[in-house]
Amino acid sequence: MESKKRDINDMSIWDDAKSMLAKARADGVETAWDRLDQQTPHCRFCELGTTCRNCVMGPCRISAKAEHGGKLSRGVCGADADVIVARNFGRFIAGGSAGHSDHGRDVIEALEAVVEGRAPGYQIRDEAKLRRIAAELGVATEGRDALDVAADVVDACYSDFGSRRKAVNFLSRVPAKRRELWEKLDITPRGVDREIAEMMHRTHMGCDNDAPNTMLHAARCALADGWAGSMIATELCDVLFGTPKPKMSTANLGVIKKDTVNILVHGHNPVVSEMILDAARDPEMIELAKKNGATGITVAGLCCTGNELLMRQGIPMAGNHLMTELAIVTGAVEVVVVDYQCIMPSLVQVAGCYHTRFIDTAAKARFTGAIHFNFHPENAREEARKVVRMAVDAFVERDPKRVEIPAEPVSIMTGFSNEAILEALGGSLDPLLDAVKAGTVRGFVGVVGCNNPKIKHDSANVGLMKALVKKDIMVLATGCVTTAAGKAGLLVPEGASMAGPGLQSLCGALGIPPVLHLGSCVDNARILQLCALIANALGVDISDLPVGASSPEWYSEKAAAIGLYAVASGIYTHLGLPPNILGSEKVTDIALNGLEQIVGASFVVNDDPEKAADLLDARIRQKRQGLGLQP
Ligand code: SF4
Ligand code: MSK
Repeated sequence: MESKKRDINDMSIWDDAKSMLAKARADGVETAWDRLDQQTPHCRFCELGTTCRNCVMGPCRISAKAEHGGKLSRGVCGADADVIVARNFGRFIAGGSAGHSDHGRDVIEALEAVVEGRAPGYQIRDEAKLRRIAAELGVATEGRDALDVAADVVDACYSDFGSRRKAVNFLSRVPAKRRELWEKLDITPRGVDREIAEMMHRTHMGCDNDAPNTMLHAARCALADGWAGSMIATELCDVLFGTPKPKMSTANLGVIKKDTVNILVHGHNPVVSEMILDAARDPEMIELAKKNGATGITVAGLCCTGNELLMRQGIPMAGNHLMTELAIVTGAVEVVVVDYQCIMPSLVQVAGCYHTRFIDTAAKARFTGAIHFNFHPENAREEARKVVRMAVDAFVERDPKRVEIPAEPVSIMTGFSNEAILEALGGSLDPLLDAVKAGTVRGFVGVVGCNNPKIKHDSANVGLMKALVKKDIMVLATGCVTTAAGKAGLLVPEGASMAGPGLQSLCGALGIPPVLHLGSCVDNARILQLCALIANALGVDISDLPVGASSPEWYSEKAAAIGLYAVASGIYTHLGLPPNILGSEKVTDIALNGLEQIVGASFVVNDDPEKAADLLDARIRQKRQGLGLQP
């Protein structure tokens, strides 16, 4: 017997999503929402974080419930709920930190391949930025060739991954007060791989059996992600592919065109997707597409590799995390080409329901049933041409009767790197600081992260952003929140009409939207750096600033790592739903309260976007008063 299906109107706020959800049902395609229903109710022990599978004396589960007769208070080894929850949370953070940071390492490898002359098609596109970073890293630049400088930058960045350093390089960007605090707490991130490995070590049976101590190392591990792994990914991608500048683009499923060959790029690392775009822009490929009856080739983005190409190349965005399956359901996608992270394995099955080719490109992220192209910097240009060729050939197999494009695209503005923000301000932060001091902009909140089918798609992302801008709080968006902001009209200067009077006037004067798009998930490092720049300019710590962060619809280990490095950097952080820690009062209390005493910021969990906006607003008021400003 088929289970009762959810009402599509409760699943997403967007018409393009709803149309495709209806089509998916008609076409017999299963989606994440269907599978969530099949998985509900979830295991309560796992939800609370009180299961442990760290050894084979177990698995163990902890319950304080009377119905268990008090017999489930400790695992076989004697670990209690606090220890188990903290260990699980630590490993969750290690997973997220590893994801961002390994991405960063892959970018170093691509730059190294350029230095060694074995990466045809790649080049240093922003030499000025390379030299700026080199100077920060203590690499000599004067009179040296760009490739020589890059070779030393590559070495310096690799050194952040090992265990020979006492602090990662970009710690030089952190305000002095914060560095001292980390030193005192012994959580200065020393090396990316070191902190991740130590997290795995500490959580082995019989190691770190003190929940607060485990939580502190989780913070150190996350800081290694934010101030090294992710930051390196962002900075070196700018060097290789260009530092983003403001530009216009479009978003929603309407960017998939009925009359073009459509290629969707999905994942995170632009090292592959930049080459796909390059090949798709080749006149020879466009000519081939025309021979097959198309008017051209469209490359559109999903998730963060989409954000990377949107920021630098202005490609259109087809959708965010929960739109990935639905984009294929349009029936008009010839190829989905993926690198890694956040790619639902189900996409292989969804692609199989249409003429869509699903192509994986990374040895570390293979999908059973996918077509594999083994991309590396040496062969990427050639492989990308083969992928585009495959898309062009697939176009003739498209069944027009099964095609439905459910929307007209909306305009968005993108490309707000810190460099671009500074340029828009005339080269100095002063106009922005003056606006903050005057209360024209009361503060900033980074609204970042994912979708999660447990929350009505994009309802919390959009609800929170709209509520914040109304309060004259400027929003900085990254990751999957971006497409939500764009579809809601918040990523164009006209979106300022939804803002309070102060923010409205600032946006009007500068011709910018009330929500600025700063990039992909790793680009949250840009927000960290911006906070550090502002704190340094004011001579205060990041925790003194009228800023906050939020991930209203997060789902991933990486999002948790981002949240924890934000908190450990002094940024009050809202989450729309809790991590699996509620089985330990001690760990929950540390996350929600204790961290405030230790690092000057904490998490707050609330599933109501209006209330979350009020909480962030109250924090900004308090911090403004602390700086002697009108609340
Ligand atoms: Fe059970 Fe302890 Fe082994 Fe975890 S480490 S599975 S709690 S015995
Ligand atoms: S892709 S981590 S769903 S933002 Fe960066 Fe989107 Fe979240 Fe993945």
